[in-house]
Amino acid sequence: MDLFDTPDKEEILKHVVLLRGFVVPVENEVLPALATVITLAPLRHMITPGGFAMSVATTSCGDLGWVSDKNGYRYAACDPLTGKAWPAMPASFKQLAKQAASMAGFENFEPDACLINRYEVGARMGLHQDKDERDFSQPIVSVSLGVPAMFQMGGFARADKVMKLPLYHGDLVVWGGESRLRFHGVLPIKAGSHPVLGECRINLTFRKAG
Ligand code: MD3
Ligand code: FE
Repeated sequence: MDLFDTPDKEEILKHVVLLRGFVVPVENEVLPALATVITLAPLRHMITPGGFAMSVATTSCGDLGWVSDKNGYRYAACDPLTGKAWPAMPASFKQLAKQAASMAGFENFEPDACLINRYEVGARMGLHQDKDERDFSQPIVSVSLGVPAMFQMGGFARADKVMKLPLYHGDLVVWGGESRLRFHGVLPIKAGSHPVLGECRINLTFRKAG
């Protein structure tokens, strides 16, 4: 393999592959596509089954979107806010996710859902597992945009020791295999600014949900 094929690829834990800055070369496609999706399906603070508004604002694109309300978490074909199908997954998003998954050893990844999370200063995501998808043999591809975040990666029980990983604009992580069900979360976002996105962090997670 050529030294220049994979500029910055690091396997942090088994089946957790970090591609630092992978998205930067295509951000001029990705950021406008993101703006279009958010216009069609606005970011909103979902209500957890426990009755609290999440500090993170969320929307989706693709065939399925992630929704939460007092009845629970699930994937749905329509946006409850607009009553319409979620916006199509932009070709630039899908290509990015498939290319990254393939570089991490997951060929033929076909994401049908892209969850978009927006963190303003102070927003956080508590430790959890992603278990609402049908097939855990499929990886999750995560893209970080905007201001940095301190990501927490745990084990397979909530009380397991967590490892911290700073994630910056343009970083991409592929989580698959046995790491697919690790507990994970995001510590409260610190003040900062990105030239295009402003004072927030946006995370895209690509999943095969259905
Ligand atoms: C590790 N989002 O939306 S993405 C989520 O930065 C979520 O917004 C975080 O956790 C965020 O559910 C983290 C990274 C991620 C996604 C899925 C994982 C890490 C994961 C599944 C297993 C292990
Ligand atoms: Fe998650």
